[in-house]
Amino acid sequence: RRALRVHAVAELDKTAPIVRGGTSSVPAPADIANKLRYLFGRNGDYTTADAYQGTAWSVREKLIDSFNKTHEYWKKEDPKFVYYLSAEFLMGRSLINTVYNLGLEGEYAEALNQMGYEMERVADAERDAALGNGGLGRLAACFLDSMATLDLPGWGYGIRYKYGMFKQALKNGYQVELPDIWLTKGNPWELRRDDVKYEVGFGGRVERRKQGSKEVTVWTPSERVIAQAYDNPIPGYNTPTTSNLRLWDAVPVTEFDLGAFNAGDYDRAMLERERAEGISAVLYPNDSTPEGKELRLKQQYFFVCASLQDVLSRFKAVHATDFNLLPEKACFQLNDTHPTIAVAELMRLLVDVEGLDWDQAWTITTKCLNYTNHTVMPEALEKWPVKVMAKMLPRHMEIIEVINEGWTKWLAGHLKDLKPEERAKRVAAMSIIHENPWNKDEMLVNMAYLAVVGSSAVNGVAAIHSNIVKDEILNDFYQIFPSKFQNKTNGVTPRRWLAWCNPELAALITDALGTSEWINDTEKLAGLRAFASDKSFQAKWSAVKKAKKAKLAQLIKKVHGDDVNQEALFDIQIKRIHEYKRQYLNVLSIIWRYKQLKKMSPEERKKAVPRVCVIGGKAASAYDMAKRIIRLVTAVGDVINKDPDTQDYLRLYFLPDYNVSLAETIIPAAELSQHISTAGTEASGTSNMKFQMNGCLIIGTWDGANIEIAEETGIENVFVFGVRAEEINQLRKERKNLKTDPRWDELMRDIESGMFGDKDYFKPLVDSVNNMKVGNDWFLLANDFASYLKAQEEVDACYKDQSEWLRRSIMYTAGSGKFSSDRTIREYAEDIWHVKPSRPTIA
Ligand code: Z16
Repeated sequence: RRALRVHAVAELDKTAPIVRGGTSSVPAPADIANKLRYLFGRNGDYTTADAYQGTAWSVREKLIDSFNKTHEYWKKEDPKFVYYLSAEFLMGRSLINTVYNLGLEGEYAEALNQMGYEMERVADAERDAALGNGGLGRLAACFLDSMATLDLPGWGYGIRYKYGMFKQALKNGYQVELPDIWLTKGNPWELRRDDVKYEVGFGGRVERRKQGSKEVTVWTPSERVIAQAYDNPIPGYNTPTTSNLRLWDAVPVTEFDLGAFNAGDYDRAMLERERAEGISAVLYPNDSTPEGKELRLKQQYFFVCASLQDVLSRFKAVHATDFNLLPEKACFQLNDTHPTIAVAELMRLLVDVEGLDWDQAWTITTKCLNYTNHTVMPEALEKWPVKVMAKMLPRHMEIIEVINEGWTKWLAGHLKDLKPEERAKRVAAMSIIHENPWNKDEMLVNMAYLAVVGSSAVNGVAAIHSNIVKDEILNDFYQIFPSKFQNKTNGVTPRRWLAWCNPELAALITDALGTSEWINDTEKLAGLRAFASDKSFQAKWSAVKKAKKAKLAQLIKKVHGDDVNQEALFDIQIKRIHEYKRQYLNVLSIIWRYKQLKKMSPEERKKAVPRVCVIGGKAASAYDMAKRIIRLVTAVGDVINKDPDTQDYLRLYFLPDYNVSLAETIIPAAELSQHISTAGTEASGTSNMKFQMNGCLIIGTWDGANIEIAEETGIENVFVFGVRAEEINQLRKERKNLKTDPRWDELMRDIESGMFGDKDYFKPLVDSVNNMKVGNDWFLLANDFASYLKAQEEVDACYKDQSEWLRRSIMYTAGSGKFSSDRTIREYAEDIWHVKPSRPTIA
């Protein structure tokens, strides 16, 4: 079966291969050996890690050839570009993706086979590039893949964190965080651009000076660092296009300014190095709830400032100072509010540096910027204290004040028909700068408001979410600018998330459809519906799932030392640990299942559907409640997995260090996946789409993209439960009157009385879902508990009818066409960016 992975995809693409890259005509095996000899000083006796390094450095050259050709072409054509500004890019591994996207998989797989290696094992030696927390960062990575595949001129811009998302380990069942040391062995997928660096300033003072008849503003920062560019080529699939992700590393100014670095200044220079390097040192490990730390704002400004300078410098090289042309040549997508300081920075560059007048600069700025909102959680909408911003970015604070003055004045005029008090209220509510509602002495800059006022388009990431953005979180703004608001339902790349991570299923799909064109035209997957009830096709489909389950079973064995029943239903919940995502609800239903099994006679148990439950995900290091939830999972697992009465029927494993590559193993093996957030809280979710593509059934709430997935798959094929988003506000008000289910009460008593040990540690968890206590069950677990258990019973019943289960599984993949990020990116390109494909012609 090892060989299967290598060859299945090689056979997938029956169309003539597009020859990519390759000034180096050295055959792959010799090239790999050369790289090992001259870059690493190795002559034979290679380890698997060596084989990876040699292969990666060899593939890198093909990638660079393709990158250079693309960029030569784009330079000549000068098309409009989109720049995706994101504090996070969760890229994962690159080797498999690169060779497969470039169409070199056959060549390299064969080269490695000749050398006695198997590509999949070699690829396993690569470390993940984990420069993101979760959904938002991985979405950015999928978008880059689609942009390149669609030949859209576009780059990503972000931060080259020295330490990405922390590595999660378990110690006695508790999460511990370890540093993600990912760069020590070098990174073959990046190119340092020693000629591309910009100065970024912080602090200092702002002065007006006379320059002829004009008054100009001069900002003299007190602190300066250099942003050093690193390019990460992004290969498209089945096209000659290789695009770019440009990441910035912070280095001290003294490194380049030897004059400032004389002997007496050694200590100061070394301290400055530490301060500078601190900016790009580490990713903040918070998913959807930001941390209001100053360093975070520094990171945001650092990468935005460098990226905008970089774009303007390329623009000026071609169009000199004809800035009115800028909106026809460049646009920026703000990925959440993280890069929103771009509104003020673009104004500063155009007004202070380039000397444009304010109104002209404002027109250009608002034409160039667009904003995507990714969350409805009120605490997740970034607000920076005016004090902090004025100190770190004094000129930007001034600019934001002027923007806000203009905006509130315009707004008051626009609302002239309202009664004065009404009008004043509305204007105050929409002011970009406002009081901190929890601390009347503090003023805040509301970054979402700044983003909306400074952008042409504002979008949410799933239909329901975009509606909540319009009707609730940004409703005031929607009333003023209804046409600014759009929906762009998220998507995932079908290359990484189906074709490359599940080549066995990919081969079967290609075989059934008679073409591999579905890989970049996922609507073709709908053709699988014709096979959904075909018994012989179901058998092949099931065989693939079994093979993938066997791999996951191997992994569980490696991590936990246990053999699991591979005939059991593999039930998976993998995502960041968050109260709104309700892993806790999942655990409660597992405990309930355990208790039921425990009561049964051995004969009765034999009729039960056996399950292997897997939960994985990281808790932000400061998110106490999430850490308790992890401990509850491991504690319940410890009891259940050891119980001889039930262990053949129910297991629960926590898989540590969930990341992109682990997802690539888990998702193809999953039969049931859980997406059970409180309705109205998960903006979209994207793993739900990956599971769907891989024929995994979903149990979920009517939330985020689950809704659209159910519509595409057929609602009757999805296990939907729980209250609807429209009911949430009312239910939250009434939850003190909720009569909880007796089964729920029983489970609460079990945890409280120490059935899983650690009862003091679990007490806050029990309290948090008690509708009479502090936590107040904000996420309404108790409300959804009974309907969740009922949905779980439906799952069991369905699994007993394997033919029905397989039919549904096929219907999921068949219905996943909409959720390719190619579709999402096409919509952004057409409705927001107005960027057109530009495919390099092959010389
Ligand atoms: C994040 O991962 C998300 C939202 C956010 O504001 C910040 C971060 Cl780091 C997630 C959403 O929670 C998820 O529902 C969505 O699918 C994803 O962003 C991509 O849009």
